[in-house]
Amino acid sequence: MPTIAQLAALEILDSRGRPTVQATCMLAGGAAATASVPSGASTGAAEALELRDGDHTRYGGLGCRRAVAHINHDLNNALAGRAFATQGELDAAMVALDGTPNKARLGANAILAVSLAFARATAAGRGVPLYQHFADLLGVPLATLPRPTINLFSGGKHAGGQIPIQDVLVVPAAARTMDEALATTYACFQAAAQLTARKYSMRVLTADEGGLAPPFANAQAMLDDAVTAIREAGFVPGREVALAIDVASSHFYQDGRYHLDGRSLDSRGMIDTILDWLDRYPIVSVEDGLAEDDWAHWPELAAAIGGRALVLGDDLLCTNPARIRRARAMGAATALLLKVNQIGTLSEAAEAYRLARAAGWRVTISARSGETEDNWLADLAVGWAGDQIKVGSITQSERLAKYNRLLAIEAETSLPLVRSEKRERKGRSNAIKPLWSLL
Ligand code: 2PG
Ligand code: MG
Repeated sequence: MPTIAQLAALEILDSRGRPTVQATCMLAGGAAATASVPSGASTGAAEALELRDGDHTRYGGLGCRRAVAHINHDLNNALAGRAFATQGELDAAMVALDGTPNKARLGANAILAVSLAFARATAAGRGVPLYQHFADLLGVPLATLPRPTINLFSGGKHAGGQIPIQDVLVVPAAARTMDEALATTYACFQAAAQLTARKYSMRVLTADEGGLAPPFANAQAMLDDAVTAIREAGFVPGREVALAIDVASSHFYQDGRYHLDGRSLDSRGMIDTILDWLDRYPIVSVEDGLAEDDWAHWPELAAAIGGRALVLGDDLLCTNPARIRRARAMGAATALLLKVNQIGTLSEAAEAYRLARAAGWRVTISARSGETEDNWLADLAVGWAGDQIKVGSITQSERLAKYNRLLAIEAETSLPLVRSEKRERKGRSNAIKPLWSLL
């Protein structure tokens, strides 16, 4: 049974140069490991609290010295010398020590850093790879590698708001290996970069997650350009490379209306806009098509999309078991975007995962827009058999750390990529056929 010998923490910087938390967990048996936590920008209102110092003379108030101190003192004092038979026992102990519903006292960043460092140290102590340890935590066998969904174009809070839609991602639907998926994506990204230079006279400047961010006239132009880039890269849109979108619509929803491309839409208008995109473009996954507090209309969105694409909840669900239960009861979604730091411990994220699977949902394991060079997310996505992984673009070392780890896991395990299937085409005609889906 792993016994914690010591916990230590450091304030480090994420991919935006903002402070975040890194924890080291030393076990009595000698195993030790370090893990770093990411940080979002387009955050859901129901996320666990990321503790920031609030001292505006330092990093604009974003310092994490308090969270670090909570690991070095409160958590170390309470947990060092204690044995934990399971990850769940440690996580429950930290939740109890925190004593708030959203980890506001110790900070979800402090608690998650310890949760992850303990998992990694325990895996090292067991002598198993981290992905195997994650699979064992859930009690599932290793089966597949997740299919990457990779940012081509960025907007919203990750790109200075030049367009409201946050991400247009490519899904290498026909790729049979991770290696092939990444090579396919690289070709699409290069074609998109050339298109950006040609059409918008822009140098290749990238947004927070490494996506290209030219000044699109509207969402349709963003999607048109993505399809053009796929074609120019030599692939058949919809058959070989599909699209996913993160509408991130909570961030352009005000007073019950969606403010999109100069229009003010009610919820039905937003749903119709999404259906129109599904008609025109090979989109297989729609994330946050409606706002996080527009609960009443999510079942309508899910019913309208049907089997044509995943109805993926990010801000809506916040990897929060209570919100997932509610969404499941209402028929509000068909897929979970799983971000461990939205809830703050591995065990609670595992509960979210189990609930999603019990509902028959698909799961996309996701990074945050503020990432570090740590690559535990790749192990998590393999160990928990994520259908998709969303890491950002095929640029920037904090993103590539995860892709490179996936390549290493592929080489080590020879696991196949999770398969793609054709999507249903109900009622409406699709401009690009045949279309693929992960459903
Ligand atoms: C999202 C994520 C990742 P952030 O909205 O899905 O793209 O962004 O980490 O800023 O919440
Ligand atoms: Mg999102």
